Amino acid sequence: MPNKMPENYRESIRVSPVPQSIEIRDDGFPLTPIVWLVTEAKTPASAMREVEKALYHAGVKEIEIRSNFREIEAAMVPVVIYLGELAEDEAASKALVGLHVDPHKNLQAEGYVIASGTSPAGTNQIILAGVDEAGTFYAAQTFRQLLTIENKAAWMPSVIIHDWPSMPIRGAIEGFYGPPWSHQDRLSQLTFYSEHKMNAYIYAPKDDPYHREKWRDPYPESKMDEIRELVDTAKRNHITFTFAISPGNTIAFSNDADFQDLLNKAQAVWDIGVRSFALYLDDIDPALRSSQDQETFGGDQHPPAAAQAFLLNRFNDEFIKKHPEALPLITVPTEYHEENTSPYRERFAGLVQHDIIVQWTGIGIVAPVIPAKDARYIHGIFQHPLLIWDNYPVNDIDRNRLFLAPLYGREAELCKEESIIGITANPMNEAEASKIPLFTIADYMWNALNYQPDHSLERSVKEFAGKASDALKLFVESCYATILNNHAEPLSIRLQLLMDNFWRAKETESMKTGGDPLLQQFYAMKEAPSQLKRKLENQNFLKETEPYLLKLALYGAAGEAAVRMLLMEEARNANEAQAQRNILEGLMEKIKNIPQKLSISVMDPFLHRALFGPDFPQNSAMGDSASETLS
Ligand code: LTM
Repeated sequence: MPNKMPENYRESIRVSPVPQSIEIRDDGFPLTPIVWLVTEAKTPASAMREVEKALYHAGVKEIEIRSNFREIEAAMVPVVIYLGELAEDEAASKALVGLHVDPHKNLQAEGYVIASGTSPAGTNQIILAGVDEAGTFYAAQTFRQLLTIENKAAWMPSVIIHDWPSMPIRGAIEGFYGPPWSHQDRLSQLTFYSEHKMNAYIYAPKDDPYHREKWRDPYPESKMDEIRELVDTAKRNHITFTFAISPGNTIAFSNDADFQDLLNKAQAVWDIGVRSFALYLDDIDPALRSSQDQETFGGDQHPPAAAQAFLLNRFNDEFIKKHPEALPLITVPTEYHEENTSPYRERFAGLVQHDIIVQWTGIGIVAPVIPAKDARYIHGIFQHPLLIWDNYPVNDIDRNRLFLAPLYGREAELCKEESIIGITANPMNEAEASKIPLFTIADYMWNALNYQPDHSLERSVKEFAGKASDALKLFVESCYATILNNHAEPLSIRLQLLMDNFWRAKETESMKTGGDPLLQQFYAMKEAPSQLKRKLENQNFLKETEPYLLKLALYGAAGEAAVRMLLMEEARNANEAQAQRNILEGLMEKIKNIPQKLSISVMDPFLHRALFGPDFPQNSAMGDSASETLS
């Protein structure tokens, strides 16, 4: 018999990315210590692994693996789970009908259906059925998120979910300058991607010498071992690992020996399992340096475009097409962000073979908006499938900033553009912190039409921080401004209101009226970092963000000291006022020495006004306005 769902359980169910269609009913059932797991020949091991992990984590003691759904009704098992491709088991389709779910609903590639409830014969059933292997894997990922675990016992709600992605390629490109991610960072990213139904990771760290500067040199063995582990981990998690090389600064495009070096480099990673390749041509001087290239392409209407196209086509013909399992080659042209067409773009488009995927960043290196009309226009120029290289939340442009706001400005209709085959987001050097905005990007890429940035961020923060969510939210708000949200500073807006009230109260009544709410907000800022340190297990995140956390705490403490100083002055307590002034000055000195910037530009003017009065020139403040940096 189905049971009524306990009151607070609905609130704890958070499926991310947000499914295309989800109905959570008011009933459900507990998982029993023994459950049956019915699989079929095509059930991927990855999906089995995820379901088993979720079940054991939920307190199930024994999982009996069966291969025939039909025997279930007869056996009267209390809980039975079907995991496999929908088309492969007629009985599973029938079970869906029994749960009032249409088994023939048209689902797109990587889609899945989940239905759970009690069959007419009284068996509690969970059907996790994909349209393909990836879909079955994603059904397993969603199943994990549906379970509510309390006191080591798990509850499964009655649900009907139909789900599929908006975009075929959904991923990240480690494509930034500066310190590359560590191997452990990358492994952790891959797990995060699979949990958020992202299916692509492009390995292209600009400062990995073997990627760009020393592209000819083979990777040392220890590095190859790491790449092998990444490739295997990606495969197990339905993620395509793309290996990218950026040879454009030093290659002679028509030189056979250089080409052989490129083939050798690609073959070496092919041998350890890489099946997707990118040849990148961004951020290079396109002028032809070698005399051989000048001779070969000098007569072309656009020599650099002709040279690049020659290399790309040759690699496509002589490597990609000679390896039948290889996926389409990816490139990024030298002009990847400009607004208009150009002789380079026209020639590149005309010469480069049309099965080669072209990456594009939107208009602007960090595009404030990417509307569908821009994609249509740029596709009209390149006439290749376009994969967006989204330069958010990358912070190599300003290493003293973190971008933790949700993804803004990507039009929902992009997912309806046939020419757009997906997005790979370029994250921050800070791998763990990147997961906060990446969660929202995953949401957008999976279900663009239902994407709500603020709602997505709220769920991201909850997933990332659990009990420390309030503290993390405050921190996120202090690292929020970006060109994508027009440099919004939600924390500044809140503070400004409180500050205005405070100054007004100073003129008209006792300052205390306006001081208390301001003190509360400053206290929250002071405390948030230590709460995060106490409650978060993610040590890498704490390490990456340390100076930012310190600065937030110092701002909170400085704000408190400023308010207290003014209150003491009002109460004519000169000694205490002086003591607070000393504290404030000491804190401001410390703040000045931290180069990392927060998105709370209202703080410096406030602290200066407190110290020197309203006539103090505000532009001599400490200058921590995040919006100064990214215009
Ligand atoms: O965006 C592209 C195609 N190339 C580079 C990236 O490697 C870099 O991370 C971003 C942000 O600085 N800008 C680029 O031009």
